[in-house]
Amino acid sequence: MSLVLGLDSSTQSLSAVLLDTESGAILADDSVNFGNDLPQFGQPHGYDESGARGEVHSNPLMWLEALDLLLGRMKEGGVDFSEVTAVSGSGQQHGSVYLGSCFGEKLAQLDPSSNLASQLSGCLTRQSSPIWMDSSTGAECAEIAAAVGGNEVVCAKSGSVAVERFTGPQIRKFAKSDPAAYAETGIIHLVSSFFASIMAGKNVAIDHGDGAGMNLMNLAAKDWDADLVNATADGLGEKLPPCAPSASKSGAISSYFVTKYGFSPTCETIIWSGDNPCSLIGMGAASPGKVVISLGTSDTLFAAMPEPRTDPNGFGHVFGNPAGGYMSLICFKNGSLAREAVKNQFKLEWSAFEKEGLSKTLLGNGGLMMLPFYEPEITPALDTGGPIFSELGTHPAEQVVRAVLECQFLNMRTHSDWLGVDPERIFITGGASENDGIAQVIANVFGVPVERLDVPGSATIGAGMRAAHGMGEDLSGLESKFSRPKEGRTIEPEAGAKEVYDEMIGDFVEFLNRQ
Ligand code: ADP
Ligand code: XUL
Repeated sequence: MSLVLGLDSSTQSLSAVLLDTESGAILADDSVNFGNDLPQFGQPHGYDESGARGEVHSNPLMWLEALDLLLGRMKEGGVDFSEVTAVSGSGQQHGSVYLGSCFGEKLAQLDPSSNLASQLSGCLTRQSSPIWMDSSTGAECAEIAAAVGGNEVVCAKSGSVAVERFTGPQIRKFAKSDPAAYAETGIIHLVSSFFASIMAGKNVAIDHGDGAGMNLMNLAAKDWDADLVNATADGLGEKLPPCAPSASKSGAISSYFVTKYGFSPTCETIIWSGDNPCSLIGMGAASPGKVVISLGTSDTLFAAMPEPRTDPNGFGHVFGNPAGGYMSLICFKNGSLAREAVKNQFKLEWSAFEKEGLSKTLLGNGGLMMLPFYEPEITPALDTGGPIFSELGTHPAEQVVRAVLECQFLNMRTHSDWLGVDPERIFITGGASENDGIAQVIANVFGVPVERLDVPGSATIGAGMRAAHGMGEDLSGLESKFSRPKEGRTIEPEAGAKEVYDEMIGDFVEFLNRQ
């Protein structure tokens, strides 16, 4: 038996899976929902909803409290952590945590009779963490791009144009708005490297998968890019942890977890990566050929790529593939967020988005198009929050549901053209992927079968697989055990659907251009 633990700190929850990599069994899984389980932090969806001007921040102490709660709950539930040989994890991408230079020392002396949040709160030089939903750094993006010779240069170096939610522009905004606190900051971690450091009991590296989501890493060199770092903020070079390959070991687990939760002192820690790179691994898509659509809080479309091809329109990103090489990613912020808002506005259940709800309307919906953006959108770039299409209310709910789903995935289809990949099959994951109606619309719009995997949470599973990979296990063997499609759940495109959407896509692009 060879046990590994995968953790995933996502927007709304912290999850864990315990994998037996010999038998391919998932021995335990559990999750702490920030809103339901930690209501004292007042962040029902995992972030502060009162942020103004596009600011979206989370409380990093809530994340720490969640880690103690999750491991404590699993231990009480009978999980024996003593056999775990390695731990790794996945973090929501781009979010950053700002800490004083005392952080490393504090980590080395954590007292297991107390908790993480109370012992580490004094190390924060910024009380909140900007997360991926933050779109408040337009000015900083422009400044960084101008300083290095334009967005083409930023994109060629880092794999993305300067992007509002990316960590570099966020760091610049902090350095400008609170120079004293920035000066006090000794180290800036991503969500992934923050958690990885806590597990290892010392500051650890940022991996190439998540590091590429900062506008600071040079994709070709897989190291910090001096021009980008200097253009972002003074003295930033000294505040960044090193970059390292995703399979790097970071030493034995901190004694805090040994004493408190019963881990073995020889349990190895592997550095963490971003949730999308981890999901690429969990979906068995580490080698080029599979296209994955993740339907979490945001919707993302990603695939492994042999060469780091960049998006000429500036919407797509290139990240490091934790298995080596690169991956592409396109993010649509108003994914589940918009579906949920429509569901709430019309007082619907998710069944209205299921096949039976959709059967009340026709493919293509007679050309009705709606694409609501409740939050400023990433793809296409729109900085207006609020439901832009007020006519939502003037159509029957069933037509609105179909129009929104069809347009969300037509939007995805148009914006993924640059990848030059003609998918033969699409693999879906994330909270909304269980919904057969949504899966059916994806199959119809892309004209290919849609599959799901037989595992809960691909990012969490991917984190566990990465832990085993870091210990030298072969990734393709792990994929054959953990990334298997769910039998009997393949959704084929409906007859005639391809023709309907091939015809509709031109009108859709015009519709988008009019907004
Ligand atoms: P994240 O990893 O970003 O925290 P998840 O992958 O857990 O998010 O997905 C959560 C989202 O899934 C919720 O915001 C919810 O809107 C959506 N969701 C959950 N169940 C369904 C369902 N049956 N149909 C459609 N969407 C769903
Ligand atoms: C990707 C992105 C989101 C976050 C949230 O660029 O911003 O998918 O990783 O999970």
